[in-house]
Amino acid sequence: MARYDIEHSEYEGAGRRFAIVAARFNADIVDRLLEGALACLGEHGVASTDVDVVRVPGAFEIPLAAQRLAATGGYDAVVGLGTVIRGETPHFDYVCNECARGVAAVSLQHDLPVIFGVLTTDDHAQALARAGGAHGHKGREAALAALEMVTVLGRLASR
Ligand code: INI
Repeated sequence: MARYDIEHSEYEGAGRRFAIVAARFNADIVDRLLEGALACLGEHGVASTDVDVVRVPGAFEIPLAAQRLAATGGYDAVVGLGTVIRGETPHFDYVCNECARGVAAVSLQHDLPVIFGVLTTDDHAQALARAGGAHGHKGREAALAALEMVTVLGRLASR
């Protein structure tokens, strides 16, 4: 039996190329997510020259940018970062649902890890708490998910 159960310490970041698509909407939060994701990739051996960052207007636009990046064939993973905060309108649900659906579609269509690093919260405080506050750091978690997927898919490919 082969087990592909990879520890953090085994993540293989060196020599891998990543793209991050970060929404501008709620930039005060998304900038924190981006900062954490970049730091995490660096801590796992990813050179700063091997990371490209693309800004888009909002979370709704993340899938299209991710699709263009995936289509270049130049990346081992794409990370989508955004923050959608529930307001008084159903806009929240449309943005969240389309972003999640689009990210999943791009990932499967391009056979590439495309990570959903998008906070979906009721208010600003909840988002802040998940961007390096009391409830962890979704930006770092998204980078870790990308690193884990790159590593595990690399091992499956060499099987
Ligand atoms: N985009 C976000 O990333 N977060 C939000 O909270 C948000 N709200 O609340 O509306 C939001 N809307 C913009 C949307 O992502 C698109 O950029 C816009 O609809 C243009 O297509």
